Amino acid sequence: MVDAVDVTYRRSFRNSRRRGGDAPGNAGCTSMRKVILVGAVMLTLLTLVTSGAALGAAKLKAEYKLTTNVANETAWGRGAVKFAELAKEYTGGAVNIKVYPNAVLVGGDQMRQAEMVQSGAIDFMLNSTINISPMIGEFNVFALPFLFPSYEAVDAAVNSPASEKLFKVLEKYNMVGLGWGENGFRELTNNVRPITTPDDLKGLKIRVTVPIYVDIMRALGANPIAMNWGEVFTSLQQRVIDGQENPVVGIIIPTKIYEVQKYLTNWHYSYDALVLAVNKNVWESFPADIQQQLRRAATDAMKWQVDISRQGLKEGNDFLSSKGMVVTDLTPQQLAAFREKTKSVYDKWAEKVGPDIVKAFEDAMAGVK
Ligand code: X2X
Repeated sequence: MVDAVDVTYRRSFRNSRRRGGDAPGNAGCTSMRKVILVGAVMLTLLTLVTSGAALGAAKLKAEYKLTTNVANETAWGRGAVKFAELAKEYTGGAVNIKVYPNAVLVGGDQMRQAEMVQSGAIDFMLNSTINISPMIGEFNVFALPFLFPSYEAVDAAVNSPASEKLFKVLEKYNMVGLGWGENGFRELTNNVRPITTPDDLKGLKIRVTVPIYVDIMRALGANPIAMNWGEVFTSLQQRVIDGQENPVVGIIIPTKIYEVQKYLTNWHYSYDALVLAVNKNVWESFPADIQQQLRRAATDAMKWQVDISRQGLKEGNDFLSSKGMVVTDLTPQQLAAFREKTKSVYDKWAEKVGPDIVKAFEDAMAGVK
């Protein structure tokens, strides 16, 4: 409709220029033209007004794509599916979001998901901050070694202006943050021996994702190997790598990592948050009422998602023991040794993240154990 109006306008603009000004003594012709022009403008306005109601609806796509890095059976994947369901329900069926799991839209290259949402090739993502961090350095903050002592500390930071700072940065990359979900505290599994001291990690080939984790593993004496998530299970099975790190309830249980790993160490060394975000142009193409409903869907879905990723943590560890894994919980003294060894990595990456963001996180957690 807008295009047609535009064409009409351009055509009459072109014609009037081609015709040039009226010759002297041609006044009658001029007023006739004025009447026609005014009529055309009125018609244009009328068309715009009557089509106004349908304008927003006409802009909606038949399908919006949402990418995740994992299977829909994980707590993360279930959160994405929940958001799609609520988005449809709350917008009365107007917004149809399809979840594409396992990084299928990027051929398994998990770090490319954020770029694709930035460019608009993908509309939405429910993505780990880890997978965003190579593109946006500030997002490394969550991965700082031993930053978060507990879930209470995580909640204090995520529900504070500290996390809003990250959404502001996201906007510079043409994306709008809609909510925070949770992959969880990342715990260590391997096939060689129980890990209770940094020395136990010496020489073990541990799969990691991003440079900050490479630095952490090196500081602890391990041999880090960067690899996409899609290759991890087979690589563990074939013993190309000795271990990996991921959340217990979020990933290790639903993806059956226990079938190919013998030892688990709960060390909470790094917290993995999820970001629900949308391409900014796509976001701005939605009328205000749809935006409001999508925000509501995001809030409700992410609250639900965080709940399910925390459910059954204790039972989860019991389940892993029943599957033959040796589960080790570290004492505060044992943890201190790991923290000490990775202190220099914390300092190096806090600098890269930006001192104001790190301080905002530390302030938000001050006094929370
Ligand atoms: O690659 C991983 O380890 C995973 C699934 O946790 C992320 O996408 C960050």
